[in-house]
Amino acid sequence: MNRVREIWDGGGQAVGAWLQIGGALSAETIAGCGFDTVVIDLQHSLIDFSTCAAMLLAIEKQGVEPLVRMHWNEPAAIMKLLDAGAYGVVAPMIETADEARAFADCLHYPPRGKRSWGPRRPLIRYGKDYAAKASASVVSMAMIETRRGLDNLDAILAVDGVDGIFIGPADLALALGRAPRADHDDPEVVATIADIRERTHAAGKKVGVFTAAPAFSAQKLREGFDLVTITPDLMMLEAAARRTLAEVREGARRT
Ligand code: 3PY
Ligand code: MG
Repeated sequence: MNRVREIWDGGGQAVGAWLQIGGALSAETIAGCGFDTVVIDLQHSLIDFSTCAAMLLAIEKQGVEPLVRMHWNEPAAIMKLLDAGAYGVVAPMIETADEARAFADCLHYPPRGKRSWGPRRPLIRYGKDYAAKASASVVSMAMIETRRGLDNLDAILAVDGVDGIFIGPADLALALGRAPRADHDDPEVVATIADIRERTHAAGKKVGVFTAAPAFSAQKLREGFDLVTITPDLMMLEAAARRTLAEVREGARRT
């Protein structure tokens, strides 16, 4: 059973790390920090397939559920990543029910979907009867972050086989004519995000959101989001490097 799904089934919320730095050791280190899940971002990072495959294993070794944010809603790539041991898929820029259905088809074996058989790593984790467990072993979220996706939200929510919606606030802000930012305080962006959360919950599905500042991530959990991802590892590294350098420079001025 998928650990994120277990949290959801128990009425809980999942907090996820968001990785844009490629490498098994840093993925393993972050996964060991206590997150419920770790999402490897393949859309806006330089992480290639081989590196991602090693990261998936490093995260799973820590007992944490590894997810991927795909570079696109691309069946061949999604199925290959599932075979490589991704146990959750976040698909960007979903705009129509047909696109959501194509996404769902990648996640489930026939007759429910069109996933092709060859689950190399899932067979090791789940055993020979993986086919019967496959649908429950993976969580899936369609990203709503465009005007067209917003317009078609209800039809997308009606598609069977996708667990829920993940909000990309920067692209969503662009779609609303605002600057692309996480943690937006623009009233229309804030209201749109709240509306997506409410409509997704009303449809009986899960809703997640990408966040950056810890106080904002905590606020989104208080608002009831089912998955909140925190600031990406690359941003944390940059912030820590700047803070450390500033402390060193400041310390060197004192005598
Ligand atoms: C967005 O904010 O648009 C995202 O996709 C999060 O990375
Ligand atoms: Mg986006």
